[in-house]
Amino acid sequence: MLVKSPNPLSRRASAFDLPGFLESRTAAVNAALDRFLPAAHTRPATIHKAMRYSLFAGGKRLRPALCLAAAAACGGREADALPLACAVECVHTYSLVHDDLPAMDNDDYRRGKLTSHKVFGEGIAILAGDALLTQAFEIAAQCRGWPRYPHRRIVQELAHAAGSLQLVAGQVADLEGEGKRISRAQLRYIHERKTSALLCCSVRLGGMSANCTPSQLAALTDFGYHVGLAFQVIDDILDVTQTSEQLGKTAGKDHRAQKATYPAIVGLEKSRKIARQLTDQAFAALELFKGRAVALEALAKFLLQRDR
Ligand code: GRG
Repeated sequence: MLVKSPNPLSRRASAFDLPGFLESRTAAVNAALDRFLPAAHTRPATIHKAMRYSLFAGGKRLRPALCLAAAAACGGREADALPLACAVECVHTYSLVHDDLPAMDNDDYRRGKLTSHKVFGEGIAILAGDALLTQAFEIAAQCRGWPRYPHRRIVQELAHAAGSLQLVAGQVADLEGEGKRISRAQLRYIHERKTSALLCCSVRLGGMSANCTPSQLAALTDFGYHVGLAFQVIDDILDVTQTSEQLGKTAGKDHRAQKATYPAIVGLEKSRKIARQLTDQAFAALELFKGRAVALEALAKFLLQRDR
Protein backbone atom coordinates (compact mmCIF):
# COMPACT_ATOMS: atom_id res chain seq x y z
CA MET A 1 0.00 0.00 0.00
CA LEU A 2 1.56 3.28 -1.10
CA VAL A 3 -0.38 6.17 0.34
CA LYS A 4 -2.99 6.25 3.10
CA SER A 5 -5.85 8.74 3.05
CA PRO A 6 -7.67 9.65 6.28
CA ASN A 7 -10.66 11.20 4.45
CA PRO A 8 -14.00 9.98 5.96
CA LEU A 9 -15.42 9.33 2.48
CA SER A 10 -12.61 6.87 2.00
CA ARG A 11 -14.02 4.78 4.88
CA ARG A 12 -17.29 4.32 2.98
CA ALA A 13 -15.24 3.46 -0.12
CA SER A 14 -13.51 0.70 1.90
CA ALA A 15 -16.84 -1.04 2.49
CA PHE A 16 -17.54 -1.19 -1.26
CA ASP A 17 -16.63 -4.46 -3.06
CA LEU A 18 -14.23 -2.86 -5.54
CA PRO A 19 -12.49 -6.12 -6.59
CA GLY A 20 -15.91 -7.57 -7.45
CA PHE A 21 -16.89 -4.37 -9.30
CA LEU A 22 -13.64 -4.30 -11.30
CA GLU A 23 -13.84 -7.98 -12.16
CA SER A 24 -17.44 -7.90 -13.41
CA ARG A 25 -17.04 -4.60 -15.31
CA THR A 26 -13.77 -5.73 -16.90
CA ALA A 27 -15.54 -8.89 -18.11
CA ALA A 28 -18.43 -6.83 -19.53
CA VAL A 29 -16.06 -4.37 -21.25
CA ASN A 30 -13.91 -7.18 -22.69
CA ALA A 31 -16.97 -8.96 -24.07
CA ALA A 32 -18.27 -5.72 -25.62
CA LEU A 33 -14.86 -4.87 -27.12
CA ASP A 34 -14.72 -8.36 -28.58
CA ARG A 35 -18.08 -7.72 -30.28
CA PHE A 36 -17.13 -4.23 -31.51
CA LEU A 37 -13.77 -5.17 -33.06
CA PRO A 38 -13.40 -7.07 -36.33
CA ALA A 39 -12.48 -10.72 -35.67
CA ALA A 40 -8.75 -11.48 -35.62
CA HIS A 41 -8.90 -13.42 -38.92
CA THR A 42 -10.76 -10.62 -40.81
CA ARG A 43 -8.66 -9.44 -43.77
CA PRO A 44 -6.13 -7.90 -43.42
CA ALA A 45 -5.62 -10.25 -40.49
CA THR A 46 -2.32 -8.70 -39.36
CA ILE A 47 -3.90 -5.40 -38.36
CA HIS A 48 -6.83 -6.99 -36.54
CA LYS A 49 -4.49 -9.34 -34.69
CA ALA A 50 -2.32 -6.35 -33.70
CA MET A 51 -5.31 -4.28 -32.52
CA ARG A 52 -6.57 -7.19 -30.43
CA TYR A 53 -3.08 -8.04 -29.15
CA SER A 54 -2.73 -4.66 -27.41
CA LEU A 55 -6.38 -4.27 -26.47
CA PHE A 56 -6.57 -7.66 -24.75
CA ALA A 57 -3.06 -7.63 -23.25
CA GLY A 58 -4.37 -7.22 -19.70
CA GLY A 59 -4.88 -3.50 -19.08
CA LYS A 60 -6.49 -2.53 -15.79
CA ARG A 61 -9.60 -1.10 -17.57
CA LEU A 62 -9.65 1.86 -15.18
CA ARG A 63 -11.11 4.33 -17.65
CA PRO A 64 -14.05 2.07 -18.55
CA ALA A 65 -14.61 1.39 -14.83
CA LEU A 66 -14.69 5.15 -14.15
CA CYS A 67 -17.11 5.67 -17.04
CA LEU A 68 -19.52 2.98 -15.79
CA ALA A 69 -19.24 4.13 -12.17
CA ALA A 70 -20.02 7.72 -13.20
CA ALA A 71 -23.14 6.55 -15.06
CA ALA A 72 -24.29 4.68 -11.94
CA ALA A 73 -23.61 7.73 -9.71
CA CYS A 74 -25.97 9.77 -11.91
CA GLY A 75 -28.70 7.12 -11.76
CA GLY A 76 -28.09 5.87 -15.31
CA ARG A 77 -27.94 2.38 -16.77
CA GLU A 78 -24.41 1.02 -17.15
CA ALA A 79 -25.52 -0.70 -20.38
CA ASP A 80 -25.99 2.77 -21.94
CA ALA A 81 -22.47 3.78 -20.92
CA LEU A 82 -20.81 0.54 -22.07
CA PRO A 83 -20.08 1.56 -25.70
CA LEU A 84 -18.56 4.82 -24.45
CA ALA A 85 -16.45 2.93 -21.91
CA CYS A 86 -15.17 0.77 -24.81
CA ALA A 87 -14.48 3.81 -26.99
CA VAL A 88 -12.37 5.41 -24.26
CA GLU A 89 -10.40 2.19 -23.77
CA CYS A 90 -9.65 2.09 -27.53
CA VAL A 91 -8.30 5.67 -27.41
CA HIS A 92 -6.23 4.82 -24.34
CA THR A 93 -4.77 1.66 -25.90
CA TYR A 94 -3.91 3.53 -29.12
CA SER A 95 -2.05 6.12 -27.05
CA LEU A 96 -0.03 3.40 -25.30
CA VAL A 97 0.85 1.65 -28.59
CA HIS A 98 2.12 4.92 -30.06
CA ASP A 99 3.78 6.01 -26.82
CA ASP A 100 5.84 2.79 -26.83
CA LEU A 101 7.19 3.33 -30.38
CA PRO A 102 10.93 3.93 -30.85
CA ALA A 103 10.20 7.52 -31.95
CA MET A 104 8.41 8.16 -28.65
CA ASP A 105 9.18 6.37 -25.37
CA ASN A 106 10.78 3.35 -27.07
CA ASP A 107 9.61 0.61 -24.74
CA ASP A 108 9.85 -3.16 -25.13
CA TYR A 109 7.18 -4.14 -22.61
CA ARG A 110 3.62 -3.01 -21.91
CA ARG A 111 0.93 -4.71 -19.86
CA GLY A 112 3.45 -7.45 -19.08
CA LYS A 113 3.90 -8.38 -22.74
CA LEU A 114 6.18 -7.34 -25.60
CA THR A 115 5.05 -4.04 -27.11
CA SER A 116 3.17 -4.01 -30.41
CA HIS A 117 6.13 -2.87 -32.56
CA LYS A 118 8.31 -5.63 -31.03
CA VAL A 119 5.79 -8.27 -32.13
CA PHE A 120 4.38 -6.85 -35.37
CA GLY A 121 7.03 -4.32 -36.47
CA GLU A 122 6.84 -0.54 -36.40
CA GLY A 123 4.67 -0.07 -39.47
CA ILE A 124 1.89 -2.36 -38.24
CA ALA A 125 2.12 -0.95 -34.69
CA ILE A 126 1.59 2.59 -36.03
CA LEU A 127 -1.36 1.39 -38.09
CA ALA A 128 -2.80 -0.60 -35.17
CA GLY A 129 -2.74 2.60 -33.08
CA ASP A 130 -4.39 4.54 -35.91
CA ALA A 131 -7.02 1.84 -36.32
CA LEU A 132 -7.79 1.72 -32.58
CA LEU A 133 -8.26 5.49 -32.49
CA THR A 134 -10.58 5.32 -35.49
CA GLN A 135 -12.40 2.32 -33.99
CA ALA A 136 -13.13 4.43 -30.90
CA PHE A 137 -15.12 6.89 -32.99
CA GLU A 138 -16.94 4.16 -34.87
CA ILE A 139 -18.06 2.74 -31.51
CA ALA A 140 -18.95 6.14 -30.02
CA ALA A 141 -20.91 6.99 -33.17
CA GLN A 142 -23.25 4.08 -32.43
CA CYS A 143 -24.54 5.53 -29.14
CA ARG A 144 -28.04 6.93 -29.32
CA GLY A 145 -27.41 10.27 -27.63
CA TRP A 146 -29.45 11.70 -24.75
CA PRO A 147 -31.75 14.73 -24.44
CA ARG A 148 -29.09 16.97 -22.83
CA TYR A 149 -26.21 15.36 -24.76
CA PRO A 150 -27.01 14.70 -28.39
CA HIS A 151 -24.95 12.36 -30.39
CA ARG A 152 -22.59 15.03 -31.82
CA ARG A 153 -21.77 16.32 -28.31
CA ILE A 154 -20.60 12.83 -27.30
CA VAL A 155 -18.34 12.48 -30.35
CA GLN A 156 -17.01 16.02 -29.83
CA GLU A 157 -16.23 15.22 -26.17
CA LEU A 158 -14.08 12.23 -27.14
CA ALA A 159 -12.40 14.06 -30.03
CA HIS A 160 -11.49 16.99 -27.80
CA ALA A 161 -9.91 14.77 -25.11
CA ALA A 162 -7.90 12.80 -27.70
CA GLY A 163 -6.88 15.75 -29.85
CA SER A 164 -4.12 18.31 -30.21
CA LEU A 165 -5.32 20.44 -27.28
CA GLN A 166 -5.37 17.58 -24.74
CA LEU A 167 -3.88 14.06 -25.06
CA VAL A 168 -1.64 14.84 -28.04
CA ALA A 169 -0.71 18.25 -26.55
CA GLY A 170 0.44 16.50 -23.37
CA GLN A 171 2.56 14.08 -25.34
CA VAL A 172 4.13 16.92 -27.36
CA ALA A 173 5.00 18.84 -24.18
CA ASP A 174 6.33 15.62 -22.62
CA LEU A 175 8.60 14.95 -25.61
CA GLU A 176 9.79 18.55 -25.78
CA GLY A 177 10.48 18.59 -22.04
CA GLU A 178 12.88 15.63 -22.07
CA GLY A 179 16.32 16.54 -20.74
CA LYS A 180 15.17 20.06 -19.80
CA ARG A 181 14.53 21.65 -16.42
CA ILE A 182 10.83 22.35 -16.28
CA SER A 183 8.75 24.07 -13.64
CA ARG A 184 5.95 22.52 -11.55
CA ALA A 185 3.48 24.59 -13.59
CA GLN A 186 4.80 23.08 -16.82
CA LEU A 187 4.66 19.61 -15.30
CA ARG A 188 1.03 20.23 -14.29
CA TYR A 189 0.29 21.30 -17.89
CA ILE A 190 1.68 17.96 -19.16
CA HIS A 191 -0.21 15.87 -16.60
CA GLU A 192 -3.49 17.69 -17.23
CA ARG A 193 -3.33 16.79 -20.89
CA LYS A 194 -1.36 13.55 -21.15
CA THR A 195 -3.26 11.79 -18.39
CA SER A 196 -6.06 13.73 -16.73
CA ALA A 197 -7.93 14.68 -19.94
CA LEU A 198 -8.86 11.11 -20.90
CA LEU A 199 -9.69 10.04 -17.32
CA CYS A 200 -11.88 13.13 -16.97
CA CYS A 201 -13.50 12.44 -20.35
CA SER A 202 -14.28 8.88 -19.15
CA VAL A 203 -16.30 10.06 -16.17
CA ARG A 204 -17.95 12.87 -18.13
CA LEU A 205 -19.07 10.45 -20.85
CA GLY A 206 -20.45 8.12 -18.16
CA GLY A 207 -22.44 11.02 -16.72
CA MET A 208 -23.65 12.10 -20.17
CA SER A 209 -24.89 8.57 -20.88
CA ALA A 210 -27.12 9.01 -17.80
CA ASN A 211 -28.37 12.37 -19.13
CA CYS A 212 -26.79 13.97 -16.04
CA THR A 213 -27.67 17.49 -14.90
CA PRO A 214 -25.24 20.37 -15.50
CA SER A 215 -24.27 20.39 -11.81
CA GLN A 216 -23.62 16.63 -11.85
CA LEU A 217 -21.44 17.10 -14.95
CA ALA A 218 -19.51 19.89 -13.23
CA ALA A 219 -18.93 17.65 -10.18
CA LEU A 220 -17.79 14.76 -12.38
CA THR A 221 -15.41 17.09 -14.25
CA ASP A 222 -13.92 18.30 -10.97
CA PHE A 223 -13.59 14.68 -9.78
CA GLY A 224 -12.07 13.42 -13.04
CA TYR A 225 -9.59 16.29 -13.26
CA HIS A 226 -8.21 15.69 -9.76
CA VAL A 227 -8.25 11.89 -9.97
CA GLY A 228 -6.43 12.16 -13.30
CA LEU A 229 -3.69 14.34 -11.83
CA ALA A 230 -3.33 12.07 -8.78
CA PHE A 231 -3.12 9.06 -11.13
CA GLN A 232 -0.10 10.49 -12.96
CA VAL A 233 1.70 11.52 -9.74
CA ILE A 234 1.27 7.93 -8.49
CA ASP A 235 2.44 6.63 -11.88
CA ASP A 236 5.61 8.70 -11.52
CA ILE A 237 6.12 7.39 -7.96
CA LEU A 238 5.65 3.78 -9.12
CA ASP A 239 8.19 4.31 -11.89
CA VAL A 240 10.90 4.82 -9.26
CA THR A 241 9.64 2.51 -6.49
CA GLN A 242 8.46 -0.64 -8.32
CA THR A 243 10.19 -3.21 -10.49
CA SER A 244 9.53 -3.82 -14.18
CA GLU A 245 7.95 -7.18 -13.26
CA GLN A 246 5.52 -5.49 -10.88
CA LEU A 247 4.59 -2.80 -13.40
CA GLY A 248 4.46 -4.95 -16.54
CA LYS A 249 6.49 -2.21 -18.28
CA THR A 250 10.06 -0.98 -17.97
CA ALA A 251 10.56 0.69 -14.57
CA GLY A 252 12.93 3.63 -14.03
CA LYS A 253 12.46 4.94 -17.57
CA ASP A 254 11.50 8.48 -16.57
CA HIS A 255 14.81 8.98 -14.81
CA ARG A 256 16.84 7.48 -17.66
CA ALA A 257 15.00 9.61 -20.24
CA GLN A 258 15.61 12.65 -17.99
CA LYS A 259 11.89 13.25 -17.80
CA ALA A 260 10.43 15.79 -15.45
CA THR A 261 8.33 14.01 -12.83
CA TYR A 262 7.00 14.93 -9.39
CA PRO A 263 9.54 12.68 -7.60
CA ALA A 264 12.35 14.31 -9.62
CA ILE A 265 11.18 17.86 -8.89
CA VAL A 266 9.81 17.66 -5.31
CA GLY A 267 11.01 14.25 -4.01
CA LEU A 268 9.07 11.09 -3.11
CA GLU A 269 7.54 12.18 0.20
CA LYS A 270 6.18 15.47 -1.16
CA SER A 271 4.90 13.63 -4.25
CA ARG A 272 2.92 11.24 -2.01
CA LYS A 273 1.48 14.22 -0.14
CA ILE A 274 0.45 15.88 -3.43
CA ALA A 275 -1.24 12.66 -4.62
CA ARG A 276 -3.16 12.47 -1.33
CA GLN A 277 -4.25 16.12 -1.57
CA LEU A 278 -5.42 15.67 -5.16
CA THR A 279 -7.41 12.57 -4.15
CA ASP A 280 -9.02 14.48 -1.30
CA GLN A 281 -10.05 17.17 -3.79
CA ALA A 282 -11.54 14.43 -5.99
CA PHE A 283 -13.46 13.04 -2.99
CA ALA A 284 -14.78 16.51 -2.17
CA ALA A 285 -16.21 16.83 -5.69
CA LEU A 286 -18.37 13.76 -5.04
CA GLU A 287 -20.24 15.26 -2.08
CA LEU A 288 -23.00 16.40 -4.45
CA PHE A 289 -23.90 12.74 -5.05
CA LYS A 290 -24.72 12.17 -1.36
CA GLY A 291 -23.36 8.62 -1.13
CA ARG A 292 -24.56 7.47 -4.58
CA ALA A 293 -21.04 7.72 -6.02
CA VAL A 294 -19.59 4.99 -3.82
CA ALA A 295 -18.00 3.16 -6.78
CA LEU A 296 -16.26 6.38 -7.84
CA GLU A 297 -15.10 6.93 -4.24
CA ALA A 298 -13.70 3.40 -4.10
CA LEU A 299 -11.96 3.83 -7.45
CA ALA A 300 -10.33 7.10 -6.35
CA LYS A 301 -9.08 5.42 -3.19
CA PHE A 302 -7.80 2.43 -5.16
CA LEU A 303 -5.97 4.66 -7.67
CA LEU A 304 -4.16 6.38 -4.81
CA GLN A 305 -3.09 3.12 -3.21
CA ARG A 306 -2.39 1.05 -6.34
CA ASP A 307 0.98 -0.66 -6.72
CA ARG A 308 1.01 -1.23 -10.50
C1 GRG B 1 -0.32 11.10 -31.83
C2 GRG B 1 1.66 9.69 -32.60
C3 GRG B 1 0.76 10.13 -31.53
C4 GRG B 1 0.91 9.64 -30.31
C5 GRG B 1 0.11 10.03 -29.20
C6 GRG B 1 -1.05 10.73 -26.72
C7 GRG B 1 0.02 9.71 -26.77
C8 GRG B 1 0.54 9.22 -28.06
C9 GRG B 1 0.54 9.18 -25.67
C10 GRG B 1 0.14 9.55 -24.29
C11 GRG B 1 0.02 8.22 -23.54
C12 GRG B 1 0.50 8.15 -22.14
C13 GRG B 1 1.63 7.26 -21.88
C14 GRG B 1 -0.16 8.75 -21.14
C15 GRG B 1 0.16 8.57 -19.74
C16 GRG B 1 -1.00 7.97 -19.02
C17 GRG B 1 -0.68 6.67 -18.33
C18 GRG B 1 0.07 6.71 -17.07
C19 GRG B 1 -1.07 5.54 -18.87
C20 GRG B 1 -1.03 4.18 -18.21
O1 GRG B 1 -2.37 3.92 -17.83
P1 GRG B 1 -2.81 2.58 -17.04
O2 GRG B 1 -1.89 2.38 -15.87
O3 GRG B 1 -2.51 1.47 -18.13
O4 GRG B 1 -4.25 2.68 -16.75
P2 GRG B 1 -3.23 0.06 -18.39
O5 GRG B 1 -2.22 -0.71 -19.19
O6 GRG B 1 -3.53 -0.60 -17.08
O7 GRG B 1 -4.46 0.35 -19.18
